[in-house]
Amino acid sequence: MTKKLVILIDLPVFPKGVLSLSLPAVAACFPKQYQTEIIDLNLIQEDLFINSIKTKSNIAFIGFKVSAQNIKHAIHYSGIVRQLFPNIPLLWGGELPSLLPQKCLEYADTVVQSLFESIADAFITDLESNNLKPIYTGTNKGDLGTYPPPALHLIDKSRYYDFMGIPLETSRGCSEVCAFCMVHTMQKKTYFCKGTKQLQHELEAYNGSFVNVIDYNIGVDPTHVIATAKTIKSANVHGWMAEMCIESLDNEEVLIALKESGCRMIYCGLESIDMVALKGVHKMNTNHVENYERIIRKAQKYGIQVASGFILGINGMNENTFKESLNFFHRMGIIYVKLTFLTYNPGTKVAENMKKKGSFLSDDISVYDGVHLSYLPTDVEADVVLQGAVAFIRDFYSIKHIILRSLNTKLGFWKRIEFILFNYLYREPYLQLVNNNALFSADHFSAILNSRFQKKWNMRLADEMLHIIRKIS
Ligand code: B12
Ligand code: SF4
Repeated sequence: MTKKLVILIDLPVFPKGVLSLSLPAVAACFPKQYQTEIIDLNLIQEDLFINSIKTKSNIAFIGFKVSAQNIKHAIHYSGIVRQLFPNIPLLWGGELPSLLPQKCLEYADTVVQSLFESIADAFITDLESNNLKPIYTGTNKGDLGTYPPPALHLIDKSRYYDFMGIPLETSRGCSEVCAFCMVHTMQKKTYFCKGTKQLQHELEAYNGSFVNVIDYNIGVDPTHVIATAKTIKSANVHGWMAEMCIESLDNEEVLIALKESGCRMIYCGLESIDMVALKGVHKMNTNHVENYERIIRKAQKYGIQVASGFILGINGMNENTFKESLNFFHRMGIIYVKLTFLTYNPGTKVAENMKKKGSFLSDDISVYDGVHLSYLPTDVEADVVLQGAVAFIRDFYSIKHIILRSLNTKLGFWKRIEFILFNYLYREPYLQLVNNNALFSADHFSAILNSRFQKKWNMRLADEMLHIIRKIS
């Protein structure tokens, strides 16, 4: 019997070139009588996509992963697919359908809110009886240990950057309540971890790779961090990185486990060096600015580099905030900074509440993506934030300052080269934004979003060099 085909589609995203676990996780839920295929529209042009999808037959359904940023693409490509296959169910899943299911139902037959694994069996039963419901709402109650490992074999990893690693999920949920965070929508309330046996099994597919633990916050439970580090240590991988709150690093046992397992860096959502601003986004439980320096230095002593988030447009942000933050990140030898515009996700209660404390700048859903200025607290000026962001990127990610910054954390020769190469690769999308004036022009941003991802020769070279250095150092 010919297998039914499940087609899952990744829409254009910014930044590009980073492998995502979302669709491999969805694909893994389908039993053997289905053939699953993942198409990434960041990698192919529209005409090629149409020519290739036209030839498909026996399709069970076509699913798109949709975020606020690519809602227009989701509508456009859904239109194409509907025209080609008017009788095939069209599905939307991911962040935006989780936030705004009714809005998404204007374009899709079915939307899946939140996590797919928990509703996969019910969904497949309804699919087989031609009886799909309009909305499925996943929960975060299922035991991560009983879910199938993501079907990473469906993806050609060589088409993506190597430096950001191969994604691995070891836990779901978070015990904290930061106001802007998607965890409350995607992985509600409960906190789950994968057990050691399952991680060992999954890590067999990561041989020779750098591992990117993409958990929202791996640090909720220190025993889980230590157990995961030990499991990764015994796997055949070339180092790893993860995200956790800064104060989870204030723990010798955790730091020893990270060091011994080849962990290179931990991303911490420091977000701001102003305690009042942190209170404004309800991050005062996890972040105490007076502890930042001590903990960063402590982690660095164990060879763990600290990366940081930096929220643009947070309460009270002014010219000085940029200067002081830049000085702080530079002096501390922060390995990289991820800049995100303060975004209150559409459809959430917190977004409603924030209307009292500032203004939402647009009705266009696509700007609620963290890459656009979409909200301004009453005491912040748009121009200051945008100009400040451009100046910050130009300064922090200049080659001169990358090298100088690397001197502000103790590193051996190869680790310093690693630091520099990582920055050289990581800064690329930021340079794309500022060099194309894309923070100020919607058309220029669209041009970047619509472009096909291809590794440029210099990026390919840096990516390969970093791979080799991670292997030998
Ligand atoms: C990889 C990643 C990216 C990649 C995405 C690549 C891609 N092709 O999509 C890149 C680098 C592009 C990226 C960019 C950004 N990201 Co990002 N990213 C992640 C990360 C680390 C992992 C995603 C993942 O694989 N999750 C694991 C999978 C299993 O979970 P999932 O994605 O939720 O998928 C499940 C369900 O949603 C559902 N599902 C998903 N798709 C579909 C499709 C169908 C058809 C179905 C049925 C179900 C379904 O089923 C899946 C299995 O249960 C998450 C953190 C996280 N742990 O989720 C942040 C995260 C999503 N990103 C975030 C941010 C802030 C950003 C940026 C703003 C960063 C920046 N400052 O520039 C940009 C914005 C881009 C955008 N599209 O909006 C935030 C939240 C975003 C938000 N809207 O609030 C997160 C939560 C990180 C964080 N803690 O801050 N990101
Ligand atoms: S600690 Fe991190 S993952 Fe948890 S709610 Fe805050 S931002 Fe989200």
